[in-house]
Amino acid sequence: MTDLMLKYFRNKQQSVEKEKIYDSQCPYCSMQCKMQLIEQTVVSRKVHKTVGKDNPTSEGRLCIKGLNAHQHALHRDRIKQPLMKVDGQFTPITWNEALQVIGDKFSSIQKQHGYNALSVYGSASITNEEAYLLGKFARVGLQTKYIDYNGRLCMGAAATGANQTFGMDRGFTNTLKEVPNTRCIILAGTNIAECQPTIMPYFEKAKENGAYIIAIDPRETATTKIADLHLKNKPGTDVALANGILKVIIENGLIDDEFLAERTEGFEQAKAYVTSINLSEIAEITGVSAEQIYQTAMVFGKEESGMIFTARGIEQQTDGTAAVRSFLNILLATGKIGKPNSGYGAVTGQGNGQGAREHGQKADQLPGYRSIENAEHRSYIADVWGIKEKDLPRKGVSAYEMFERIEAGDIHAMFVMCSNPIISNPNSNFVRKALEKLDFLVVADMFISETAKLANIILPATSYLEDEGTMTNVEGRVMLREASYPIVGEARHDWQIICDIAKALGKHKYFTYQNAEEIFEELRMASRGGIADYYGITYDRLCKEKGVLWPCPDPDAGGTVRLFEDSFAHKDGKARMVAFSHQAEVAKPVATEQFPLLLTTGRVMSHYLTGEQTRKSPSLSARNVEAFMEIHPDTAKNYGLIEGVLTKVESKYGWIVVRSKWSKTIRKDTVFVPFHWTETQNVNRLVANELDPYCKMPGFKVSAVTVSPVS
Ligand SMILES: Nc1nc2c(c(=O)[nH]1)N[C@H]1C(S)=C(S)[C@@H](COP(=O)(O)OP(=O)(O)OC[C@H]3O[C@@H](n4cnc5c(=O)[nH]c(N)nc54)[C@H](O)[C@@H]3O)O[C@H]1N2
Ligand SMILES: Nc1nc2c(c(=O)[nH]1)N[C@H]1C(S)=C(S)[C@@H](COP(=O)(O)OP(=O)(O)OC[C@H]3O[C@@H](n4cnc5c(=O)[nH]c(N)nc54)[C@H](O)[C@@H]3O)O[C@H]1N2
Ligand code: SF4
Ligand SMILES: [Mo]
Repeated sequence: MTDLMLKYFRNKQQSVEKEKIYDSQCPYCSMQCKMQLIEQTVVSRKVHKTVGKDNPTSEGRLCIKGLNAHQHALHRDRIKQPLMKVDGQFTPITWNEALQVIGDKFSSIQKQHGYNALSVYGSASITNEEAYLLGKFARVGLQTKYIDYNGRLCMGAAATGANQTFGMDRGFTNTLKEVPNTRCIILAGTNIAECQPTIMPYFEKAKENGAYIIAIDPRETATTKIADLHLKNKPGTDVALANGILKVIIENGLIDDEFLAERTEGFEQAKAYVTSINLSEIAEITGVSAEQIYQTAMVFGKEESGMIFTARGIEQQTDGTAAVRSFLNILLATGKIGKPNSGYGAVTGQGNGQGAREHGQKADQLPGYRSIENAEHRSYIADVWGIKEKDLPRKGVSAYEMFERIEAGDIHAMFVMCSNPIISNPNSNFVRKALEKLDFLVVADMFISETAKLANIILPATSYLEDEGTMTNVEGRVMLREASYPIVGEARHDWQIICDIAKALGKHKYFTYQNAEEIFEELRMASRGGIADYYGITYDRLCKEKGVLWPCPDPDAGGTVRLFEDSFAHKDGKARMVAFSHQAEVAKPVATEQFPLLLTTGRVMSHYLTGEQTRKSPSLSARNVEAFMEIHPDTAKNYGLIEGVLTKVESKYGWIVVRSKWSKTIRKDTVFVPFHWTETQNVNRLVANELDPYCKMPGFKVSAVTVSPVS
């Protein structure tokens, strides 16, 4: 540092009049990096910066999103009071007024149309306490079967795939600590370098230690750059690709016979199917050469340890469950699971993408990963909640299907908490129409999102800086997010909002919590004995131990570090293998004369999901001010597109206008558009309404489109 610089910093430090430090966790991805907001008063003005804080998963690192997260939380556009739409304009009202209107409306709609006329749409960006409470609120407060959440569009296929194969869904079977010691890594449809940036040192260390890394992605990304081998497959062909890899493994005798015999079921069916297919046909379907498939299989099969990671690239497909299970077949056939340095990782997306999929926000689920259709589970939870089992609703429908039920006239009102479904659901022109058709829409958000614009009432929620609670991170590590920043305006915590509405409906006695910890204490009981057992976890432990890995049934014992060491979670202890045909049960969009290109969608480093938060942050939005369409120059020329022009992208479902961005590294038959923007840049206007039959995941990663310059 030069003398001049030193002098500058010393002066700057001296002019700080006051400094306050607030602990929290990043509001964005599943790494849940621990952080501190430093608030300094300099010349009577508050200035802020965010710094990382050490913990077992993120080890003190932050990415650019985390470093700038406070910019949206402290943004002047935060809603500070409840808003009610009067003659098309939002008008500030008091909480009492808002709750009175909501109570009256919800009650009158249910009186007229029955309990199931109300619906709840939740989120995996809220805390475990809030996710748990929202599930209880739907079933006990509203007595409706209609609740689902944004994680359906996210972790649906990974969860169903793991549940079916292993009998249990904790995203990572091993901790990140083991990654540097593994010998071979398959990254299937995951862009960790841009989506979980602070995870990268684990993979970089693996590479330094000599691991062979294979990435599967139709595009070149910051992640595929670290790979030794990049399989640039055609979007939507991952089942075929995984089958091809398994075929080569089996035919070259690289399977673990003992493991297969003792720990699995179904291998013979899988073997019979994959050996019956032809490798050159697989190469043709996937656009990956037979040599590259062979190379992948031989390295993964021969190395003594290996891990497979999957994310939305293979999962957000109408055969997403089949794709996950096909990759799990490879792990099981080679016996690379349940032992050190070998295992599976479904790279969870949202901050609480793991915990929020365990405690009852799903249409068919009760807390502790219990099933709402299981008699024993129903009576256990009914007891915890102090209601009669017969009063507990049955299962409802998935996120997108709720909009279909609105259209069909079954659902008349919706309560949306912490989600922006118009931008994030497929076929978004339809979703907008459905929301417009509702008699009554209530949205709890920090901002007036695209979805909130359609609400009758918007309730202001607190941010990650203000709202304490637990989040379960990418490793399955339950962590206490401390949050003590002064509440902005009259915003309330999501759990308080749930309790307040319950009270307005006369259900106060079931929702009498004073703080998040009291809710967690009930969640512990509700999850006890379930698959996702949190009974042994307390706030006190979370503080002392910097997080606990579930399942943790015993308050006096540690959590579970590595899963499936002795047995899988199915009753007989065995994992289930099954091979799927690449001909999906729900047909995928294919290139036609009218729509000759394949569109895939995803993310950029600087924005988060529907962009409602990151577009508010000047430092982040400056990096990408608008959506774009990545296209190969040769393809672009065929369609008369020059670099950087506004382009109309059209599918059977709608059109958008985004700027073309040439890239020589994307497949020539594929274009890519990120989904962080709204209105005519909302790529979900193009995505079809078809869903995976097992997990109801939409096909976000393949649409058939055409492109043309905007004249
Ligand atoms: N910067 C940033 N980080 C985020 C998020 C964000 O919005 N922005 N969101 C968070 C959330 S909620 C999630 S779910 C995760 C998502 O994390 P990822 O799943 O890693 O992100 P995506 O960009 O959706 O998709 C990953 C990759 O799949 C590729 N892909 C597309 N189609 C296919 C296909 O058919 N087959 C294969 N094999 N690959 C394909 C895409 O080119 C992309 O590079 O990220 C989390 N982190
Ligand atoms: N085409 C395409 N579509 C996709 C995907 C894709 O890859 N491609 N990915 C899918 C995936 S993986 C996901 S996870 C979904 C996400 O979809 P959404 O859930 O719709 O996305 P978010 O932007 O997280 O919306 C969160 C909303 O809640 C608000 N909010 C943030 N924090 C809080 C809080 O603490 N409390 C309350 N009450 N509100 C809060 C934000 O301001 C924002 O309006 O999108 C899916 N849609
Ligand atoms: S976005 Fe994810 S990786 Fe980046 S700081 Fe936040 S939690 Fe960490
Ligand atoms: Mo997600």
